[in-house]
Amino acid sequence: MTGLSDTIAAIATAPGSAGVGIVRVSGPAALRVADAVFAGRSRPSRTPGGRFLYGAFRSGSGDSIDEGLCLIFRGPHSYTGEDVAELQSHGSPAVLARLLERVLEVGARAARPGEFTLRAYLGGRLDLTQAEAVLSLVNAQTDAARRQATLGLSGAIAARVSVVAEAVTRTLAAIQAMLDYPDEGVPEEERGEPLLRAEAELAGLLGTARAGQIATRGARLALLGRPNAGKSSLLNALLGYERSIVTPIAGTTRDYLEAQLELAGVPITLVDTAGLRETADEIEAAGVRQAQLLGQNADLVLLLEDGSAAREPLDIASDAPTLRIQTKIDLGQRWQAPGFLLVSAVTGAGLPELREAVRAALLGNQTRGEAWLTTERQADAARRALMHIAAARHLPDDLAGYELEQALGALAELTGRDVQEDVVDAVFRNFCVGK
Ligand SMILES: Nc1nc2c(ncn2[C@@H]2O[C@H](COP(=O)(O)OP(=O)(O)O)[C@@H](O)[C@H]2O)c(=O)[nH]1
Ligand SMILES: [Mg+2]
Repeated sequence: MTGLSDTIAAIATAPGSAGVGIVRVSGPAALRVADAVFAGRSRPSRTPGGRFLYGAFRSGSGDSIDEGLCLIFRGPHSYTGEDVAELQSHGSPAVLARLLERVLEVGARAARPGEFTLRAYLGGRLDLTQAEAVLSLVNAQTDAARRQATLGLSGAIAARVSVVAEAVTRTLAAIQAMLDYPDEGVPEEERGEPLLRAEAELAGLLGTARAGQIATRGARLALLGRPNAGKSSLLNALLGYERSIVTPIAGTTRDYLEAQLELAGVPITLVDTAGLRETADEIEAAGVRQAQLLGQNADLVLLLEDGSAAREPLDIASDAPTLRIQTKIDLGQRWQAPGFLLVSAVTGAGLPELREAVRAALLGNQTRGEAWLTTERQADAARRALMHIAAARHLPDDLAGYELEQALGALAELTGRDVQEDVVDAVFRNFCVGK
């Protein structure tokens, strides 16, 4: 990890042409860098407080690169907590490249991905769950993702964690106070009950992890079933347009294909696969093997069986949650079995129920307004903390104390108060440059 002594700069806006583009500069020399690049009525470094100035951006020889605004944020009242200058020019790739080049000439260094947010984290302005929420917000494609990211950014995840940490800390203090008087032991109301509540609270939070990750990164749904079960037709019906080729000839879909849609605010990748059957066709056989693999890696499998033909029950080896679907019910149901959703791709019957079942399978009954855990890193730390708290409840005081210390360590990792450098690096590696 880098020190905070240098000044970093990057183009903060997306590549391509736009009305406005921003070069962001942060660090102790940010305002001096702005002085060297920007010519306006006042010098950025002489301007008190947060301001914006209008003027020209100049090259080393004094030529104008462009006109625009210089926004000044004096630390600690900035995103990073350091002095920050934001140079707003026209959003042209040529202008921004030249402007950044000039900023680097006069003493800034090119920022690495996520380095502005890393500085905000290192400066204590954001905890790690908030930094992760920044990343989610930048990448949010749907409203559900945006909502969770906004909650995370507000510190709502950390707030839920601190409720647990406080209960654990109180119990640990009670245990430590009693260690000097081993004959007495910690009374049950200071130990068993608070820990039970902390455990329930943390288990509730951990229960949001699947929904939170799915809302944030989206979900992969694999359509599996025998040839002609109606997989491609169902994909097209869900999409509302003909994406996949549909024919009465079994084995039409020999490869797999993906389509994007949004369901209950979740970005979904729907994967149509080759039908599952024994086949002598080498290409189709490869498709069948691939289908099985796709099923294993999906967040949810839709397993289709033709309801208009005699039933040959189908089982697949997949650990992914599975919805069983009886297709073509407009042709009449040739068989009945419990636990099947009934759909027709032709009439659209059963599609609303299917969409609702998908939503429930992906998001469960998590309350929308609550903060969910949104990354595997958070879930892993929560899981370890839960394990230690559960263990502590059944152990004698001295051993319980050790478990509770471990639990607090895991909770501190969750929010990033006490976390390994490589974990922090891994979080910020996923950011774009300029954020
Ligand atoms: N009547 C009716 N026919 C369907 C339905 N879904 C699929 N089919 C027909 O069943 C055949 C196989 O469908 P297809 O989607 O290609 O199945 P896949 O091999 O599983 O992808 C085609 O002739 C479709 O027109 C449905 O809901 N109702
Ligand atoms: Mg098909």
